Amino acid sequence: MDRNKQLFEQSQITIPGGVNSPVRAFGSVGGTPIFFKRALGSRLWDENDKEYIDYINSWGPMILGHAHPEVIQVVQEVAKGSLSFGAPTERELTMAETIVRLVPSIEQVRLVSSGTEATMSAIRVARGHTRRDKIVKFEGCYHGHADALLVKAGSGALTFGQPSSAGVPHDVAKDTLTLPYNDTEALRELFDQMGAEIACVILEPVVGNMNLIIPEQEFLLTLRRLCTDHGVVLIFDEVMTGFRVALGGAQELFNVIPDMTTLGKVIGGGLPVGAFGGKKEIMSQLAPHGPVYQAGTLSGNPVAVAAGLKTLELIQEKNFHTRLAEITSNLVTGLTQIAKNKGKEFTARNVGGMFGMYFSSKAPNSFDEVMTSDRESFKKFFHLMLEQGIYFGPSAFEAGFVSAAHTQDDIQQTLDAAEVAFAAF
Ligand code: KE4
Repeated sequence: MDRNKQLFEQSQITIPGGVNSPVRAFGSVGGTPIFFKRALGSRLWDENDKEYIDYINSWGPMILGHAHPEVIQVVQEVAKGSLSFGAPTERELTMAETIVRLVPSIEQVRLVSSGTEATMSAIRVARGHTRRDKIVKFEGCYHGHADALLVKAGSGALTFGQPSSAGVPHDVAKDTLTLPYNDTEALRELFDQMGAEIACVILEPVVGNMNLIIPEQEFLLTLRRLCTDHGVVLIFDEVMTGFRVALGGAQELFNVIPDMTTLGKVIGGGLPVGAFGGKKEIMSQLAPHGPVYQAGTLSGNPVAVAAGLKTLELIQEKNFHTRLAEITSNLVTGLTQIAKNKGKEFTARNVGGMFGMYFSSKAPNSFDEVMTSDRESFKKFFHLMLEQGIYFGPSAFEAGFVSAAHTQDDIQQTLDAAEVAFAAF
């Protein structure tokens, strides 16, 4: 029997759904999740020793490619000095100073162990700072699984049709207001009605959790101005876009500056690191000096921070992001052309090293447009490519990711597989 099938059957006995994160279960594409045992560069190997080109890259962290020798080396070195102290280390200071230097809107930053912790904490600080309760998010955006944010959420919540999760008390969800992404008029109306009650607005400045959606400049500029005018904290959730779409993230790309930023994924280099930061005036609300409590046993973990620091060092190499954007653009341009030649309704686009593929005639700019894409075609395409050793995200509502280890040969192999896949359905 196929090892993946065997492991998946067995995993479902002791792990809910057989996975430790829902999107991994292949629920929306069907079939059996692939169990991987190792990876190197752009490649993955499953438990049957089948090789794949990886376009998930752990949902963003593996921007250098898997098992980068310098990252592995520093992890091995630091681990020899113990794995955790629960006390301050110089390395955390270096990480904080690096983040502050690379993301100038961040004057102070605190490390945590996941993107969820980062967004949950940022919202609490914003509520403490403004003494207001309401928060605003956008339908289809995903910011991790903190109660207040599992309202009309994206990613796995959208994939499995539960954008507003069970188990979130009404009294929590009632303070979360949701708006349509890229709808400037709806923004204006809400701020006119309730601007004085809103603590913060949190958004993905490039959305990767309802597939890839690019913000309209007017939407971002209006949001920035309304938050300033009403004393609302503007939080850019750059857990996915941070250090990926540009060295300084989406805020550098669009030149719109938030009051707070959340980070994750790339800053851990594959180990658990998240971060939230922003203006010192806001961050000074945090314990131990301020009244807003937030804490974490493994926050700033020395081994995870070492992996993140080495990753941040290497992505500062000259032209790193230019090259990443170029090779990702070669992928999306090639896929779009092949689909067109085969008469398929398909388009793809990228922002830096993250990309979206859409089985629709044009790239969507809103949640409603995303929902019109053809999920059955995605499902067929996904499996036809998987059979040929190309591993895309098992959901029509996820962005894909390219690493610096991907070569033009990898792209060509992917395009050759797409020729076969698009011809087959
Ligand atoms: P984590 O708690 O999963 O580290 O981060 C939550 C999060 C916050 N903000 C954004 C913009 C995110 O994309 C995420 C997590 N991304 C998903 C992928 N769509 C993680 C994959 C998963 O849930 O298994």
